[in-house]
Amino acid sequence: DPYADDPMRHPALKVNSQRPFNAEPPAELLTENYITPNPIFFTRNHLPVPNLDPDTYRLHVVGASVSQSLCLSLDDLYKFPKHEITVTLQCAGNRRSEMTRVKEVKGLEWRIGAISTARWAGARLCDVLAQAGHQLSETDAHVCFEGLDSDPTGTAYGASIPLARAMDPEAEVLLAYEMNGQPLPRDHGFPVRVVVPGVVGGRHVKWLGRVSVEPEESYSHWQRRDYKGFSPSVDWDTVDFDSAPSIQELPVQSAITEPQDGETVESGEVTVKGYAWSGGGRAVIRVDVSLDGGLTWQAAELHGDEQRPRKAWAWRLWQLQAPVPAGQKELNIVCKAVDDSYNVQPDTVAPIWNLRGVLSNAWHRVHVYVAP
Ligand code: MTE
Ligand code: MO
Repeated sequence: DPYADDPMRHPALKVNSQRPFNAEPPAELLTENYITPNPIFFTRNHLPVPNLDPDTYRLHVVGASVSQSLCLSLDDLYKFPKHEITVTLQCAGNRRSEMTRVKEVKGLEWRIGAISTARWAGARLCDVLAQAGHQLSETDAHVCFEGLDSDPTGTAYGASIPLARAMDPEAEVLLAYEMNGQPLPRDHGFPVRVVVPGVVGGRHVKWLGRVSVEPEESYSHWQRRDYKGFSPSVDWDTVDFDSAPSIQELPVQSAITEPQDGETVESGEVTVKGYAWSGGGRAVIRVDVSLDGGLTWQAAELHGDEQRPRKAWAWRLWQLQAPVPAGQKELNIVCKAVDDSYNVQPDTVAPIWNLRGVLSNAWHRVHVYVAP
């Protein structure tokens, strides 16, 4: 069993797949803290978790010329200036289960919890690339990452991001060795992972073994044959993966974590809670909540850290306390977020349905009963 050596996991996690391990925190724990505690941070593994020795660990960085290539130990990485930022990570498949209800899709049945937030610390990728002699001259180049996890044929997880993002100090791409002040847990990439603020989870390569600058995107399956969006009319017989760009920045997203679908709430007053986030560093400027399926709206209070313009890497948590309209037996609670480019979420799932069930960001809807 290649998974026999996987780490222990927190019992509160909702498991979507045991081997490889994929799990999300339950909704009621997801927004209990602005920073997600490490043991309940969602986990998305494609392969068995490698067991790496921090003393012999090396990160290979292919240089601009052969003599500039780097072979970095952990101690070498610690010598680069340490940079710490709060970043929300979201899987492209978050909320896929809502797409499945429209029509079957291929993928894990994530609910609203394939998203979490941590303080990440490490070396900036731009500093490491600069030391390896790279410059922002090849504008169309890509930085390819390879993990040290691999399948039985020896194929490793891999992904890439554009060189322009990697070299931009303002983009704050990290080679992270700390998560919430601790060494990375094994499930989250011990000892080193990539953190690409504002970009889909799939590019945050864990158990990082190799970094190279290439003229083309990574040839990895997960860069070229997965994590792309298509029209609802494209099916597995007609899909042409080369025709769509790989997902990088994610669209604006929000979801309700309290109350949950099917619950009974007290009459009088209801408290609605959730999260909101947008990709590419776009800030959340508003979350609208409806108790009547979208006929009327109220703005929620935004909590959590203030977001920096163009560098809003982390989510806002939000809350609305509102009177339950007298005589209501049921509520259709809905939320939708607006980012600082005034991007909004689509109202229904069907027009954004896609065969892989990615980019699921329609208004989140929760139906509850009101106690008599
Ligand atoms: N890196 C490696 N090496 N192997 C993986 O399977 N999964 C990716 C990414 N990095 C993956 C990886 C995907 S699809 C996501 S969403 C994030 O890791 C999840 O990170 P987390 O498990 O720390 O939440
Ligand atoms: Mo993912």
